[in-house]
Amino acid sequence: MSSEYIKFEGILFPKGYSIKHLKFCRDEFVVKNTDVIVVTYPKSGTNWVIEIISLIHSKGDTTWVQSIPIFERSPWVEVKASQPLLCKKEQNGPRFYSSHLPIWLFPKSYFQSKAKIIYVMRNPKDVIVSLYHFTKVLKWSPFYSPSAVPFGSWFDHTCGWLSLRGNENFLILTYEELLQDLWGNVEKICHFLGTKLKEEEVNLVVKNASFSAMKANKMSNYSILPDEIMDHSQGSMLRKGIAGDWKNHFTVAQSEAFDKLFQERMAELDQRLFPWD
Ligand code: PPS
Repeated sequence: MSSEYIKFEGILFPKGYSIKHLKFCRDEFVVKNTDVIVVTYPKSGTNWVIEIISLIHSKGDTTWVQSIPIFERSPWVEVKASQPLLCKKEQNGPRFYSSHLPIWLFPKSYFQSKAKIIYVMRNPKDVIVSLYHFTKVLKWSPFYSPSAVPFGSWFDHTCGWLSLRGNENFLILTYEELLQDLWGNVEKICHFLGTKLKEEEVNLVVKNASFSAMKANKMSNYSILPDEIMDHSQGSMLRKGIAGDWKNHFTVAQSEAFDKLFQERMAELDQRLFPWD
C-alpha cells in the first residue's frame, strides 16, 4: 500500500491530488448558476447521491448510469484528471460534480453563484469504519492516524458546511435518512432540483439506486478501475451499505471517548441535524 500523500493548507490529500490543481479549484474554477454539486466528507454516501441525481436526471432510465462511469457523470472538482473534463463539459441540462473539500478550500466563485449543493452527512463512527476498509482497497490511500486523516477533521468539515444551512440552494441529507426512507428523500431531492417526476419514475430511481443495483452496475461500483488504483481482492466501494457497523468495530471505551469529543465539538448545533446513534 502506498504511503504517498500531499498537504495543502494543512489538509492531507491522497495521491491523485496536486497543489496546483487544488489552488486552481479554489481560486479559478468558475462555478455556474446551473451546477449541481454533491459535497461530502469521504465515505458519507457521495456515490449513492450521485447515482440518485443521475437517475433523477434520466427519469429513472438506466441507460446513462449503465454506460458512463459514475466518476465521469459527476467528476471530483478538486482532482486534476477531472478539471479539463469539467471545464469543457457542455451537457444538456446542469453540470454535475462532486467534492470532498472543506468549505474554506471550495471554489470561491461558488459563493457568488446560485449553484445547488447537496451536502451529505453520515455518522462519523461509520465514516471511519468505511474509510478504514476502503484504505485497504484504494492503493492511493496513505496510512492514516487520528491526527492525520484525508480532507481534515470531520468536525471542521461538518461545522464549516453546516454554516450554510437555511440557504435555499443548500440541501442537507444524511446517509441514515436515505437508508430509512429512500423514496421520501428522492422526492425531496427532486423538489430541491426543481425536477418533476411521475410516481413510476420515482419508483425506478429508488429501484436502480438501491445498494444491490449499484453493486451490480460496473459503471457505479468502481470495478472498472485498474489494479494500479484499486486492489479489488481487498473489497469494494460498495462494502456493506448499512448504518451502525461501527458497533462491530469500536470498543466501548473508544465509543465513549468519541461521544465525549462529539459533545465538545458539536454541542452548539441542533442535535436533530445528526439523526444517528
Ligand atoms: S467516497 O470514496 O468517499 O466517495 O465514498 P462514498 O460514496 O462517500 O461512501 C461509500 C459508502 O457508501 C455506501 N453506499 C451505499 N449504501 C447504501 N446504499 C447505496 N446504494 C450505497 N452506495 C454506496 C458504501 O457501501 C460505503 O459504505 P460502507 O459502510 O463502506 O459499506
